[in-house]
Amino acid sequence: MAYLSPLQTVIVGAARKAARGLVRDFGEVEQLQVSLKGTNDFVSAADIKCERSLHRDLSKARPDFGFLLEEGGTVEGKDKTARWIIDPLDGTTNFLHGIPHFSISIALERDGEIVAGAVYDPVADEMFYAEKGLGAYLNDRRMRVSARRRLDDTVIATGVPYLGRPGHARFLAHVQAVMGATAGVRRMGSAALDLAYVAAGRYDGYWETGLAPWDVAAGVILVREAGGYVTEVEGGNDVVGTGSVLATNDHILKPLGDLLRAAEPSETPP
Ligand code: 2AM
Ligand code: CA
Repeated sequence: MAYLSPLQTVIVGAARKAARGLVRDFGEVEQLQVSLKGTNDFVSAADIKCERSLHRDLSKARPDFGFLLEEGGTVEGKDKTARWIIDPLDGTTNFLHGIPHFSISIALERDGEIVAGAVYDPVADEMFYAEKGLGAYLNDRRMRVSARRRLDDTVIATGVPYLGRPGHARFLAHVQAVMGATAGVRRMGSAALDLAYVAAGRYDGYWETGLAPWDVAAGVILVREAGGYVTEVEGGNDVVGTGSVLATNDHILKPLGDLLRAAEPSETPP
């Protein structure tokens, strides 16, 4: 691991510790495949256990900070300027199906701005982390977004709006447009890892809408510190608040954004 600041030491340490239980529980999931109900309950318990571990360690290290937790909701801190935004298990559907692509996502927000974060893939043992002004790293290597300039050379990731959620028609229009203009579209199922992969230059871009703050908060600082851009698909800057994300390098930010914004569905279902 490269040199870690005191804050990064806290975040990376909490993620690694919580991940140990998560990986053990992932190993158990295959044994539970016979009962879907049992598996669902088991995964919920694993998710909550992981969140408790993160909450415990981060509270110990920074006792005054607040929390926004996927499972536990808002926990007010004494210091109103600082809160952790946490997703203990991003990629829950993958975890449930025994697909080894999920992550722990931890971000620190100060005065409304994300200033540090980590996304950890415990199966691949890939720790993506960044702090404002200090750059972005994957394990001990500095990360940099991709340098591709031509949209037809790019691989772009996305996510499908969940069953029962609005936005499927718009999503299909977006995918159709991007499929027709790029080298490939990928859909892996962990928004936090999708953003980390953009920061690492693996994906040239990523877009998704309808996400929650904990899905995207850590990824935002990873991409920005890796030299990339993160905006709403519609162009605004409140990515964490709206859950609408477009992350790319600087070359394709405009062409990809324009492509998505031009591709609205011909008819919107009721
Ligand atoms: P999760 O695994 O923590 O639920 C994939 O497209 C992304 O969508 C994942 O990061 C996933 O996070 C998130 N997601 C899953 N269910 C969702 C829901 N009902 N609403 C919004 N986002 C969801
Ligand atoms: Ca999530």
